[in-house]
Amino acid sequence: MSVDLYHFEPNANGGKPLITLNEKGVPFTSHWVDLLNWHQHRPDYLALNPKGQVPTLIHDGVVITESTPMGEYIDEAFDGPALRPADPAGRARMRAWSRYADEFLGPSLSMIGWSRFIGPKMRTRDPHELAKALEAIPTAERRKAWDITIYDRFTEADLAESERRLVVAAARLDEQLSRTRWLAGDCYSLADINTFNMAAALPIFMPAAINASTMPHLVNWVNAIADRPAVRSALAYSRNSLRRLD
Ligand SMILES: N[C@@H](CCC(=O)N[C@@H](CS)C(=O)NCC(=O)O)C(=O)O
Repeated sequence: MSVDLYHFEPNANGGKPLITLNEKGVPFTSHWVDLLNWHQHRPDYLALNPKGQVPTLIHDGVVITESTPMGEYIDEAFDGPALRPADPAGRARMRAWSRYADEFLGPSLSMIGWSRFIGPKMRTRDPHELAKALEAIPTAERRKAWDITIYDRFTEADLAESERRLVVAAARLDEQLSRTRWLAGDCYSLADINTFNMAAALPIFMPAAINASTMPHLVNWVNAIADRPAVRSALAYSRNSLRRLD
């Protein structure tokens, strides 16, 4: 059996299969894709994942993209502890939370992260090299996203709306976690894995509004997940930072 995972840092979408494979105990070969040097737009990678994004999983020659369905694929295709609730209602809750992370939390988190961290990092590079690299991005969608980031073309209104949404999402998670141990109920599931990868950044991005006093259930849940052996193994793939929220 061969399992290859193309990923970047163990966070956001690329972090989902890193944790899930570790939770299931599946051995895999890790391929680091250097997103900040645009290796995701190289022709050989685009042939696997035409969106030019991570993650991509290859299992015995079968290419799987899209991190959320990828989690369900890994849970179904391999032995190991179940990461989906056994009952239909629990599975529906798991999918609803995963969708919330993908559709509501993820885009806002990404806008704040790109504007505060990735853009300033990029602007320390040689402007001519940057302009050339930007031109070489083969997909119009990603070229536009990178252009906005590199030249700081985010609008104040969009950034403020994203920050507002991060606080709304954190409060919603905190409320759910005040009632149930895990997002879908009693069972640690893909909903927790998918959401953790984004939610772990919330107290870092918005420390005044989102912290252990204002959102204790959310912070306890993030720390409980960060302490799981499988998650520690996944976080060990980080080349930049490890997260524990105290
Ligand atoms: N819908 C995709 C989104 C993947 C995605 O947004 N990947 C980001 C990292 S979290 C990426 O590769 N960004 C680099 C780029 O867009 O150039 C999924 O869930 O797999």
